[in-house]
Amino acid sequence: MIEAENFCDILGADFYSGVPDSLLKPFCNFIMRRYGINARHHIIGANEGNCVAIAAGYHLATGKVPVVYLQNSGEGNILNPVASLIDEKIYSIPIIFVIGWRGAPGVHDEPQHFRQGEITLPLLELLNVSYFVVGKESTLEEISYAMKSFRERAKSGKSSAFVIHKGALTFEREIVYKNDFLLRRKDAIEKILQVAKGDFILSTTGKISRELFELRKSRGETHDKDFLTVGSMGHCSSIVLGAALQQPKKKFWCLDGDGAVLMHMGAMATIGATKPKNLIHIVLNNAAHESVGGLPTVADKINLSAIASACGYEFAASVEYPQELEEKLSELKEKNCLSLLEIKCALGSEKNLGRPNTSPVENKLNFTKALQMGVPK
Ligand SMILES: Cc1ncc(C[n+]2csc(CCOP(=O)(O)OP(=O)(O)O)c2C)c(N)n1
Repeated sequence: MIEAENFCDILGADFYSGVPDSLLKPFCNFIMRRYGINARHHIIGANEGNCVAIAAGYHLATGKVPVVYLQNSGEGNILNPVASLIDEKIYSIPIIFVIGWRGAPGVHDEPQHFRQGEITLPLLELLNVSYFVVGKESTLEEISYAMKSFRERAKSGKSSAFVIHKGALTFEREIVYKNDFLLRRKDAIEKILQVAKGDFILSTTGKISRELFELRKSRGETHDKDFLTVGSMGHCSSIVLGAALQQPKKKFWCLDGDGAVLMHMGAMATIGATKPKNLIHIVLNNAAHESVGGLPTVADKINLSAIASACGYEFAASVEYPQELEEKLSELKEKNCLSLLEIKCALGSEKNLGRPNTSPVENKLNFTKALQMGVPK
């Protein structure tokens, strides 16, 4: 195993941009320890494609080689700027990628990572990004050697990647991420379930979906009206839009995270302009990517309800305390208009938080059966 600090010393960069990943937690925590969020040295981007563009700007301004870090699920988001911005046939801007390899073949992982895990290296090959795979057995010498060749490639504008296996990097110091809010996310979701009753609920990737699944179990309720978007971060609200428009008599709740909303915020503009009256967009805002370690988002620095209103949502509010949450939820349930409710939540979840034990396809079949019941084919 390699100390994250030694790994970063070998990278030798003084600018990092990325979206956090649980597998890269030691690396991310080290960067946070070294720089915090310091715009000159470290920016957590809204999505991985943004991070490539930010890093490209850094290169234009300094001539130096930046680092972009991501979970391999973010490879899709970098495809366009890697192929059309930094590629040697376009602007030829070198970047060193550090990529957490979820779903690596032969390693047990969650279903949403299977396919992405298989195509992680082939995608890099297609993009002409050279890579070195870092495993538990990798040595500092091997990494230094790989970095030497990456530096040579960078001189001619080519990018390269370190692809990191689970457990390959370490960082001993614990970093505690927190905010000032008191409401537990799971309690907020429970309050939503009490009000939403028979409505359809679609939830975003990470712990929000895991908590929803657990709550259904503990409340003795079926999962049939829940769609857990286990991957596709940032796309849950668009899935809800697509469904809600076709089934205007049914009510749909989107349980979103702030990191997810930021990742594809353009979705809010499309939703606001389309205005389905049966869509309630809930943003559980803990200003953090809690599911992957707790690194911050910028969601405590923006006004989500004002953004929703400006996008055309007909009702938008923000709550922080249980009492106002209950009041606003009942108000939302009664209203028949496109709404957004931001719920400011604390960080944290139960240590033994479970994972859905139904497969994504089972989830889809049960959900569509419930949703399409009585609808003429
Ligand atoms: C495209 C993409 N990038 C990164 C990830 C890794 N990832 C999974 S959950 C998550 C954080 C989600 O944060 P947020 O939506 O704020 O919800 P929270 O975890 O705080 O409840 C991240 C970064 C991913 N699944 N997909």
